[in-house]
Amino acid sequence: MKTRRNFIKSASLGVAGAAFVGCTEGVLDDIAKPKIIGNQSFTTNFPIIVSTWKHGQPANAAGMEMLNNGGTILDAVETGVRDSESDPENQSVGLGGLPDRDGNVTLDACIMDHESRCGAVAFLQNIENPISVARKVMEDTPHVLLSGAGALEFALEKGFKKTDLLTAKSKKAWDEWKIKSKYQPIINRENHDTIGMLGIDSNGNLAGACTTSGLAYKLHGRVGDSPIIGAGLFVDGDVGAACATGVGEAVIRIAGSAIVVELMRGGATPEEACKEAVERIMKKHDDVTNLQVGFLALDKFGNAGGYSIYSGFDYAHATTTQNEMVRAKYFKEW
Ligand code: SD4
Repeated sequence: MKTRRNFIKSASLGVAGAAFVGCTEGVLDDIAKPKIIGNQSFTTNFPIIVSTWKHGQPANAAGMEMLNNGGTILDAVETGVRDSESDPENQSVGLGGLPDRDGNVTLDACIMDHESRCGAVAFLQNIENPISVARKVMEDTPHVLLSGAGALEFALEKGFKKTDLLTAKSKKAWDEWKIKSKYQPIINRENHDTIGMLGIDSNGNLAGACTTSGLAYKLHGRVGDSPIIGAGLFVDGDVGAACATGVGEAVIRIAGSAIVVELMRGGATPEEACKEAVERIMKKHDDVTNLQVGFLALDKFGNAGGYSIYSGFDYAHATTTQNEMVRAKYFKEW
């Protein structure tokens, strides 16, 4: 296994001159004052939890509380994203998620720890907390990914309860969509609200979780990047972790989160790695109209950063003393 010292050494052979770039405006200036070692920085201000979008703030708080109560970082990211899954007002994750074009709420989720243990569920219906089913897949089966009816059967066997996930609010939105749509799945700004969460504990152990109801009004059976290890989420205990939000098809095409982690292994800061991954996606699409993708990354040293194609992507960054929103940099104004 690579030690931190080895990592610093190989990182310093990679990108010349990259110091603490971390995340963008403000927040990290106020918290961890990093030590610069070679061309990487190391903050002792662990634990850190970061997560995508505004719902990340209460989710981070739930994760931090779990850590305070003695939970592991894996417990923390699971608990954190469950907060968003169980919020009926959140229309892109778990309960209250917008349905597919036929009115079914279908969920994707995955979880991964610093030892590369991972579990996932895809196209799961009627279970409020798919992230916890994903964890059971990881811990109680020899598999990584269960899908559809099999995933549901497994969840019920494990004691999860069936729930009707289509809330009145989401049904109304779907009814309205049916009137004005041409039965086409839509991609727009509002649909990009998946929660991806990355955390590092005071021992320097990493974990990540990602959960979503996917693109609104998608084709029945469609699975995005969020339950795919290496696409929606990737964790390497020696390097760092990354997660994605936005149009999953574009993320899958470049193995997005795995690429971000590999770029960090080569010495890129989290923000630089996310930027490079976003750039790759842009190069592979002639037309990026409405193609929003954002990456969020956290390295082994506690540096966080994000980048997106369009403006508007933000993430919540929490330590034991603060929990604030950070606006990621981007290539294009929405
Ligand atoms: C998907 N990546 O299913 C998810 C959607 C998403 O923010 O992230 N929305 O493609």
